[in-house]
Amino acid sequence: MTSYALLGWVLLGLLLQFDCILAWQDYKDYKVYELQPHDDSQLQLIRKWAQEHPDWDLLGSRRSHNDKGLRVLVAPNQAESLLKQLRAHRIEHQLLSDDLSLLVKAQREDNQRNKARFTLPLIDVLGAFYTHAEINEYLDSLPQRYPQRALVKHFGWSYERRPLKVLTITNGDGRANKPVIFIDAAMHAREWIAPSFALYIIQQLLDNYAENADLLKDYDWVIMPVVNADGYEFSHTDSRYWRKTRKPTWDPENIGTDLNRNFGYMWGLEDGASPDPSNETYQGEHAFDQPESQVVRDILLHYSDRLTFYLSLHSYGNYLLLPWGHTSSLPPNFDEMMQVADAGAMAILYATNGIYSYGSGYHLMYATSGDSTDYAVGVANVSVAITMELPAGGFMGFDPWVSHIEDIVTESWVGVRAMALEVIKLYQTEAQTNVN
Ligand code: 0X9
Ligand code: ZN
Repeated sequence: MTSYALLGWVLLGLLLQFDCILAWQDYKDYKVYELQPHDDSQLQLIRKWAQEHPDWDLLGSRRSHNDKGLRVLVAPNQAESLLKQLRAHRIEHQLLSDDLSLLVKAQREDNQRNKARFTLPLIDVLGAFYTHAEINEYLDSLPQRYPQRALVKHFGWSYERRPLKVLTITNGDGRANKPVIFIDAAMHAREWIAPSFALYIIQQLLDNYAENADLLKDYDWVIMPVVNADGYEFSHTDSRYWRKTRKPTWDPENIGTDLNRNFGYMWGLEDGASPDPSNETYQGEHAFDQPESQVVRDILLHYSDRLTFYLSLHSYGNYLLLPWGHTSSLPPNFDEMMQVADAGAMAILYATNGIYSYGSGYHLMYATSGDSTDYAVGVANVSVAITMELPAGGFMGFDPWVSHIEDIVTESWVGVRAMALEVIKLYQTEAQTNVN
């Protein structure tokens, strides 16, 4: 890891201790700067600022876009003091955006323009980002088009009463109780490329079946494109960089819980989640006090006996993160998980030259307590659980343009296909071996 990447993680660690500042709903005149520290003392200094200035949002820079700079987002009334410090300490910097709201607006318009070309329930996965309601409409249309192969189950409701739907894809051969691959996305609202990729996977397995029949011969795929339905919808309508759910907390000032800190395995440890509702990694009042994490729990437990591979899609940073998140020690079948991650990372490297890092989330990124993959392995007995952090885009990493979707999802599919094939090979049962 480069020292810049390392700094990114340290900054995140520090910032997670502070009040959430990403809850702004309007980014009018918010500035984005790219900082280019030249030596260690400058790095140390920025690290100190991250501690002293929770309102200088270095969160967006925790994973560099290009391994060089670090991005900072500041409110208009904070820009002068940041600049003063940068100049005083001769830290090279560049203004990337003078008014982030313009980007948010431009992206929204771009998206609307692109979307207008299709009429629901048809969607153009590569041509636009879709809302939760639109995705549900699309999912609901699939069993009609693929009566033997697609099944939509309604697994529960979000806090704001949005239906949480899950799609099962089979090859239609009628064989029951095949092992399962479960994929979820958008546990974090602003990570829009994740649900787009989930939709792309659905299309590969259904519309492009001829090329992917090997993935469905002995496995069923269960896909939940939007876990955090309320937060995701809110990020479309109100606050583009919203992360958490929309359920109020005990603190009237702060709404939302980080779903990926709300799972009931090693929940609420000091290192890895926050008990403070103003924090972006707020863990909730108790484990599973969010209806959306309950639904993922229920799916994991429902398929527990036959769930071989659980993949949770997030962005950003090009990582394949394995359990554990809550401790530096490794789970019993870590080596097998590494073998799967290695297959994915290598396939991507050969296909596009894209570089993914892979290893335990705790070591590679930061500690997490109560994340979904730890629960999957620790409680639901899942053999391989991986958090896939898709590539960065846009100014803040979470906001690729529509025109970037195709490159990101086609590359990512190469990786997921390779990981699925590796899982299928690794956990081949006697029955399958005999048939082969
Ligand atoms: O913090 C998270 O929940 C995930 N990263 S994100 O930027 N998408 O929010 C990472 C969770 C993976 N687990 C560990 N890092 N331990
Ligand atoms: Zn995430």
